[in-house]
Amino acid sequence: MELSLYNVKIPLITPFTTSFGTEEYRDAIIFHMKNEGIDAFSESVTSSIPDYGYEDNTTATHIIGDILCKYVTDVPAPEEFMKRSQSVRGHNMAKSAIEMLLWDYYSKYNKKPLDRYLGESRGYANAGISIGMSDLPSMIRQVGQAINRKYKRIKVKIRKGREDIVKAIRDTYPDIHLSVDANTDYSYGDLEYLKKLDRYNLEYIEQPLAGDDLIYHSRLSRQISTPICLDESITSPEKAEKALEIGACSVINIKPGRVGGLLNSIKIAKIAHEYGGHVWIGGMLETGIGRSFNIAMASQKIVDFPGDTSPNDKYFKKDIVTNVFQMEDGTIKTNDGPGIGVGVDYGALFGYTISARRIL
Ligand code: OSB
Ligand code: MG
Repeated sequence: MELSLYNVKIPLITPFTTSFGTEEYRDAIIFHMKNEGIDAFSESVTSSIPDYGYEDNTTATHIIGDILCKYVTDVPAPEEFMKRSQSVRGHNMAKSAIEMLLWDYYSKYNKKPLDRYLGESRGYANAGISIGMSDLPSMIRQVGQAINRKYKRIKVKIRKGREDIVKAIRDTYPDIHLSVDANTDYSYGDLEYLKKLDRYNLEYIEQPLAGDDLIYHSRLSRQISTPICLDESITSPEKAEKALEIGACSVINIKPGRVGGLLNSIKIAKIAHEYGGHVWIGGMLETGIGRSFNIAMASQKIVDFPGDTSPNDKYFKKDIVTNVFQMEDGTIKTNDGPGIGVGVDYGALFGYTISARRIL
């Protein structure tokens, strides 16, 4: 068995601005495992700084390269790997990079496309878009383009004091399925700002308050009528259950990378439905490799809301895969090939590689 990692830096077509900063590149770690003639791949959703969560590429490289790699020498099934890595606290992004690598491996080993291997797939994902913050005319133009491309839900990034973005979009497009994502920018004391957002018939407000909070989100949910969707706060199936139990949210943005992988993603979707909640699959500006896991997950019938995964060409002029996703009528078809079903463009991968390392 061979396990290697590639640190890649790929320019984004448009810089992506959230309340926590602007990203101009996707700084990803790509993992490549070779075993018994099978090539499996995955991507860590970390980036060069710990802005969205506490992990970054350096911590993920340490956790995987020094610790988790010891649990994968015999290529365990994803379930077994997750059991072995319970002794490592947190570091879900690192764990999920390996968990997903093993899912790709085992679905290839069983000669099945990942979406079918995971569970009941629709064969396609319902696509929504996440639009970063910029000047109002540009944001409205991007919303218009998204409507023309038939996205099923449009999400815009906001921050405290930029509620004008929502008003301007609603004034222009009164009927679209619209949501906002604050990436933790508000505090519970900012109720007057949050109440402004409550006027615009939003599908939900994503992660208004702190990334580790459930209690204030629960209070907030009783003071506004717009549903709350949690992203950063939901780091495990247990957290999801607690959040739903106390009414901190009724919608969850599941990112397999944030919750420790695909097994936990499936668990969270099931728990949410037990509570009458809804789930969708988010994204972290992944390359075609990470994106293919998100699309496979988003195609599952237990995922009931459109997610954040756009086709590759929203992000990169040239991706590191040979078969990029296309969008048709607001849906993206899952790949047919075994596993994640992507062909890796080694020329592009090596071209974007800043450093590479053999781990095992
Ligand atoms: O909060 O969902 C988020 C990107 C990076 C970090 C956090 C988030 C996002 C997105 C982009 O919203 C979703 C995507 O297009 O991949
Ligand atoms: Mg979010």
